[in-house]
Amino acid sequence: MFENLKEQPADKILMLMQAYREDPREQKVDLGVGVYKDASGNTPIMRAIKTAEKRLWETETTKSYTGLAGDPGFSDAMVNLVLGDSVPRETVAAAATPGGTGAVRQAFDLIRSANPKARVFVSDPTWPNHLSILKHMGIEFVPYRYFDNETRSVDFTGMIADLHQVMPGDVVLLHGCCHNPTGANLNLSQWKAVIELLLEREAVPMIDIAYQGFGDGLDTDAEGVRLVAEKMPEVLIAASCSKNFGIYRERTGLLMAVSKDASRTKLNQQTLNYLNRQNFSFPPDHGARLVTMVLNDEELRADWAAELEEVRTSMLGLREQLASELQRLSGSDRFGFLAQHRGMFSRLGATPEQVETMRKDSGIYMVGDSRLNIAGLNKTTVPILAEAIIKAGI
Ligand code: PLP
Ligand code: TYF
Repeated sequence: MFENLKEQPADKILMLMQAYREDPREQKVDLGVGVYKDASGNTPIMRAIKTAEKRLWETETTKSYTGLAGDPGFSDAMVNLVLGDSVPRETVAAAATPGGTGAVRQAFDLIRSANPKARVFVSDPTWPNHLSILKHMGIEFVPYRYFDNETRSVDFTGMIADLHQVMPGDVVLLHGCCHNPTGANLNLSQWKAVIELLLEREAVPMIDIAYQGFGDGLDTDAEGVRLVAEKMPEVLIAASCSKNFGIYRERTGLLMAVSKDASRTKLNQQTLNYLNRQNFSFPPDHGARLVTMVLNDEELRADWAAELEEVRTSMLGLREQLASELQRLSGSDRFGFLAQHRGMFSRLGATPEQVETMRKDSGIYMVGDSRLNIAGLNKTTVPILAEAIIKAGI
């Protein structure tokens, strides 16, 4: 049997991580994988998470199974964090998943069972795992224009034109905030226009939100998702706790299925439970419990929100520093987009050759499509990157 296995393409982001580790140079900068790093290059455990972990150790009395959808307290806390009061709770079915990736995967599974003919429209570019999971599952996908490589902002005219090809029942995958890999995001009036079009085309939105709190703040980052949930008859939302709670390896995420018609929630919930059971039975609990404790305890929640705000503003500071350094070196405003983009990532718009030159000559590691992780920088490495960008002729 094993002789039939084919070699699968490796994940380019994870390959880059390995290449960075193996580079013996002292002066090297890792701007690859999307993990938050502080100024010393560490990915800290957030204070509130550490406290919750200690409390959990002291108070947890069993490791017996949870429910198929995980702890209902986790769903409640996360539904509230993501959706606020945009929709009544009884219209939301939710199930915990192994990370945001698990939520994405379960959402695709639900789509395939509910409408095998549905095509999934994906932004060009999008997180590579969206495409690889869709391919693996045999779901047809159609890219829509999203990024203007000249202005390094959203090609909204192209996006709307391409979304006109959506047929009733097709799914449109959108990033809730902090678009990965470009850093270019829809503003509120663009969200409204997309919603109008999706309503007209009778399409189903699916929103992947993996960076709530990393862009413009916890509530502002959720404005688009909340508006979609409020206006559309149905929406699927895949939320990740990996980044904003800093619990990457705990594998904590939530899939939500929102239906205007509350009488559908029961069946939606049964379906989410069923799909969890088919794939892994019970979702991981440890990270979910920590998130629930943090969100439900006033003091822990305030401390978590404050630390997340420090993370967010530190990335904004690095964006501004990089943009102004590049303005000084290039004598032009053409890098102003770096201060406009939000979240961990920005796409520089460099060629693969230029990306390779920066790696070879300056030890700067970014993904081949010229995506850089802003959090991989610090005050000292920003000028090094700026010089390398100019030297590479970008
Ligand atoms: N969706 C997007 C757009 C992401 O960038 C990520 C990356 O971390 C995820 C989902 C899923 O993250 P995780 O599975 O680690 O929670
Ligand atoms: O895009 C990123 O860097 C993050 C982390 O297979 C990640 O989303 C990268 C690759 C992968 C899973 C997560």
